Amino acid sequence: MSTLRIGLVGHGFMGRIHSHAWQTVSRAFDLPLDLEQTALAGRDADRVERAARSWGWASAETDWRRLVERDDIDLIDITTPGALHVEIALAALAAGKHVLCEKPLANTLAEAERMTAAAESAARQGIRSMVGFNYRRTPALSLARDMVAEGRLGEIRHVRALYLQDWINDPDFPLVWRLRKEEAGSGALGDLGAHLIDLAAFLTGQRISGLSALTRTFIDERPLAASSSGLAGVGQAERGRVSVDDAAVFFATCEGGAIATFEATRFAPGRKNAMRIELNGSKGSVAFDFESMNELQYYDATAVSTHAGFARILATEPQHPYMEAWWPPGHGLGYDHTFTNQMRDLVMAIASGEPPTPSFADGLYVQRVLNAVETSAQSGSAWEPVANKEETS
Ligand code: SOE
Repeated sequence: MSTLRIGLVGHGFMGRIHSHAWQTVSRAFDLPLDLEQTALAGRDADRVERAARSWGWASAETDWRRLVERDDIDLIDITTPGALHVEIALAALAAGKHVLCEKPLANTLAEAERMTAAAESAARQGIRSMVGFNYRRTPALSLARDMVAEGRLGEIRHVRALYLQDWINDPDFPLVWRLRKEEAGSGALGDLGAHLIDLAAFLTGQRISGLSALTRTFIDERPLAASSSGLAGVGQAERGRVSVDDAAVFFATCEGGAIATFEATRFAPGRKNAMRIELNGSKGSVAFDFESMNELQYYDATAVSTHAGFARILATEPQHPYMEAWWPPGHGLGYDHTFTNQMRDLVMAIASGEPPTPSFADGLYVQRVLNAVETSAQSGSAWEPVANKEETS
């Protein structure tokens, strides 16, 4: 068996959960490759060394370029703020490394186009790349996709997708990188809406063809935070401008005939990570809420009306997607498992030579929709067509 040697860039929230997933994946799944956590990269020497030690990385680097140069690394996993995705991914692909890149793929459409072109040309040399839309790997959502594909829901007519959080509801919450366009690209739209756009296409096989959108920034100035914004020497009293959306809503048409509504906000008090999706089809409906992530609600519209009703499917049977590797029925999974399942799929794809999904082209599709949302919102919610060039995978 050969070994896949991994270099991870970033040690924030995403770096930590990716590390956890890399540590766990070969214990949970029987993989065709051995995995080695070769190096972790981050700018602050003390922090990156400490993180590397506690999260199982064999070495630490203070410049991501070292990971690209090192010939003992086969795969680069990118968990930095969006502003760095393009440079790291292009350098890694050019050096012949496989790439896993956190979502959204890039901060702009032009960057996503360059990354996709580079990934497609690297693929011809057997180099694999994937975007980290981890929620696809939630067993209950994978099950929903299978049910749609099997025709159990009939023709899909509505997609209703919401992603609600509340962590910046307090106006004194500091101006962290996620609130600055130059680092994050956009706000709730790219951070949360990107997941919904990806999931809607993943679940239904239908891509968005046009949309009308509205975005809002409710709090446009916040205290600068030296530690979280990277602005050394800044006092708490100083404030800076929030340059991203706090919330985005849009309605859309889909290529297969469905209509869809989307809401992404960080201003829904009490909603911590409420990612909800409902699909309504001619033969039935499914509904999912990440805050109860092991469950899928299913309504069979072909059942006798006196017995019809939403059923709660506990997606923890060994026959459910990914569950054979995990715990006995009823012993549910958590947020971290979506990442572990994601690493499993990537490793299997690399070992088999199959292109992993979601591909950079799938990430580019999401970026086109994000771009259309911003264009529509800037022009007073004017209808914005979305041109689709790739197939959904
Ligand atoms: C922060 O809002 C965040 O961590 C997102 O960046 C993730 O993609 C989402 O899974 C949870 O919330």
